[in-house]
Amino acid sequence: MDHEADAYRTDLMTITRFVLNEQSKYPESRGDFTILLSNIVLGCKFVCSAVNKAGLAKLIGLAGETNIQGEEQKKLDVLSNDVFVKALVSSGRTSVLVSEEDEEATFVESSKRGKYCVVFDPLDGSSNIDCGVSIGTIFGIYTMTHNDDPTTEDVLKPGNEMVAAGYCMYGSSCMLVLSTGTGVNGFTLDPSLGEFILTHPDIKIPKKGNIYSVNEGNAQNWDGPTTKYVEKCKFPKDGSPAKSLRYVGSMVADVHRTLLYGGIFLYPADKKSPNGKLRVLYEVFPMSFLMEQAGGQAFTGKKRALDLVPEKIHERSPIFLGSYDDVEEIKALYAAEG
Ligand code: AFP
Repeated sequence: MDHEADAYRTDLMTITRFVLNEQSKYPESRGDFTILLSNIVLGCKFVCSAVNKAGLAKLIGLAGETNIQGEEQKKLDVLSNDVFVKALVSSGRTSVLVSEEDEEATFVESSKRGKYCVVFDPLDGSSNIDCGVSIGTIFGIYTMTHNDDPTTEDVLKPGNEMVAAGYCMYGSSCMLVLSTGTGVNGFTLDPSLGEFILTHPDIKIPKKGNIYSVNEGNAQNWDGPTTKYVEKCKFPKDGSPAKSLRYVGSMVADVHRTLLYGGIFLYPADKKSPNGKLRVLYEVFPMSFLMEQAGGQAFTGKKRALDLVPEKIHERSPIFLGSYDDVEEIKALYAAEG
């Protein structure tokens, strides 16, 4: 990147302008998606600002404790959820919301309903909050296909029916990565403008990578194909170099690195968690959607991840996602097992 030229860039492609440009390709479009997205962006900006202040707030006793008026302060993940739910409902463009924080789906009252359903994890990787490591928000968007009252069936659909997905990473910079089904684009928050600016157009994941990302502490409980695959990463027998291991423990950070540098992210099934840990609707599907849109693959150990049909809103699934060739290898190991 030419940083000097960048410093003087005057033609700023904000995320709103980008989505409006996309929208203009569809003459029938009435701007509903743009409005929905601007509310998601608002939620992300709020969480970004709250995350940036988290360490300081803790220092002066503002987070997760009792404040001066004796009121219990909300934890960051609960607060983030409240902000997203309120922003999405008030957008007037949603009918069903599923959040990692809420056991039940939220059905928007009829006067505020719109044509979209949003599944999201407002603050993923929350165990990393207190040590200031990158965390994120993940979201996926479906459209309503009828005008009757919404039900959970409106979101219990395969990931390949999502119309958009994305994540926002609260890291050394705040970055929003979005796909509306025509590739993947990354926007970085310029804090002085309060705007997400297109900085990573048309992201493509390298066809093969040299990093694997997994919680190896679970290795004793893995199945055969996962064990063989990780062994192969560390001790390749075909003369290729061993892969490096990187694991943050925040899906957004681990997937973001995988998307940009290539390689593979694994959260497999194991003896203790036969369905893995990650949630289908708001972790596995959005990330799989982005991976495929960037030229990678996402596999559950049995099938293409986006072809799963969830039966419950908080269902889990094993997941292997990343560079095309790396996922091909794990698919071959599962196929060989039969
Ligand atoms: P937390 O929100 O409890 O920190 O979990 C994060 C997460 O859902 C996902 O972001 C990580 O990829 C994964 O769990 C990490 O799980 P392990 O701690 O079992 O490795």
